[in-house]
Amino acid sequence: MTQTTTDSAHAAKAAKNMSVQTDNKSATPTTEQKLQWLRSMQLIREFENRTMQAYQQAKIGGFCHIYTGQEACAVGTIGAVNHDDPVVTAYRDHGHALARGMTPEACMAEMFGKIHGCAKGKGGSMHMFDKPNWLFGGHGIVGAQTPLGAGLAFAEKYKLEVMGEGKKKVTLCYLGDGAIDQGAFHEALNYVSVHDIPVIFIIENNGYSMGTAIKRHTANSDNLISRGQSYGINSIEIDGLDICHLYEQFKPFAEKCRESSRPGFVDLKTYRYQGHSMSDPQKYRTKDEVESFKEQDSIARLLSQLMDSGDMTEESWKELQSEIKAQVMGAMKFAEESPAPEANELYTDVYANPEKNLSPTTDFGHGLNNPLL
Ligand SMILES: Cc1ncc(C[n+]2csc(CCOP(=O)(O)OP(=O)(O)O)c2C)c(N)n1
Ligand SMILES: [Mg+2]
Repeated sequence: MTQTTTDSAHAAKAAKNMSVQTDNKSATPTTEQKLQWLRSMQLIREFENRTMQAYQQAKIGGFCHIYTGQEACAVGTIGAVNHDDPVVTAYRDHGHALARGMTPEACMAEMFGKIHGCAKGKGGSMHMFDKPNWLFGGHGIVGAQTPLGAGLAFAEKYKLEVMGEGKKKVTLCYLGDGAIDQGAFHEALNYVSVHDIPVIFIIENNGYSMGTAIKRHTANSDNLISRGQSYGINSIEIDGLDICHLYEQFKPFAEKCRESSRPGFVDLKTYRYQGHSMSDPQKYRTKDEVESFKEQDSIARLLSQLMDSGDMTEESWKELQSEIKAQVMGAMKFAEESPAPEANELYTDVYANPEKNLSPTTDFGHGLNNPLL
């Protein structure tokens, strides 16, 4: 799917939302970064609460997967790389989109199926795309984004080493624990190791693939990094519930991948508070288990650190929460009021424009005017 006319508008507003992607070369986060992460994680949480409400009111249709509980994963890892390092992920993607700097307006309007959504409302919850913010989806087929991550990283390496353009980049490719069993993922791991491609496969290991616990779906489930190691890839386990610790581990790891042009594999341990999707009775886990993870909540943990250090007070936290609430309510209103796409949008952004000499026409236009359709 190609980009939208709203690109520049939401790219311009992006800086406000973006998790801090600073020039801080140190692996120790600054107070400014921590405060920005708190804002970013709380924005995702509030956004997801409103998403669930809108889904229950049938304002959002189709599949919809909630990111609540996993906020530190997207915010901490995206916050450790540069804004122009490519990111690609699976269908549980609202958190990555917001952490990358997509406006809540464009993200919510996409789910409402409206024209001002990031993909003109044609992708929906699972297909958040934002080229100006270097986000290449949102993919619904489990594991499909892993060869794409390899390709995105290869393209950047090729640009630099063959065409002499650009700079050293590292690509972040997220997948769930359920996706590690896919053949395409193993092909991607093999390829990137053989060809020295700087992509990091970040397994957001929330312990479940739909209703199947990790121990029941994958061999050697308490040693996932052996998968990466068996392909000669530098691999680490990280606690994904503690954002400061996550950043301290991930930042140098990502820089090493970038500098040495080598891939990486991260088993990022996390937990989702909601069901797999909006229609999941959750019979496969106990309430006590969910509660035990809520007690380790990543937002509460960072908040208490910031309060202990005197960088946040009860009052400033309340202010931040109401500011974010208002921001998300604004996004809901924006999504409600945005028009539905015109019928002829059905024919745009479906195929790439035909290449010269591969088209029977000299007109490379698309949509209803394209005689190839
Ligand atoms: C190739 C393929 N097989 C099955 C599905 C159905 N499916 C959708 S999500 C999912 C579970 C994936 O779990 P995981 O990778 O752990 O991600 P999580 O939902 O936990 O974020 C499955 C099996 C699919 N979308 N694609
Ligand atoms: Mg999972």
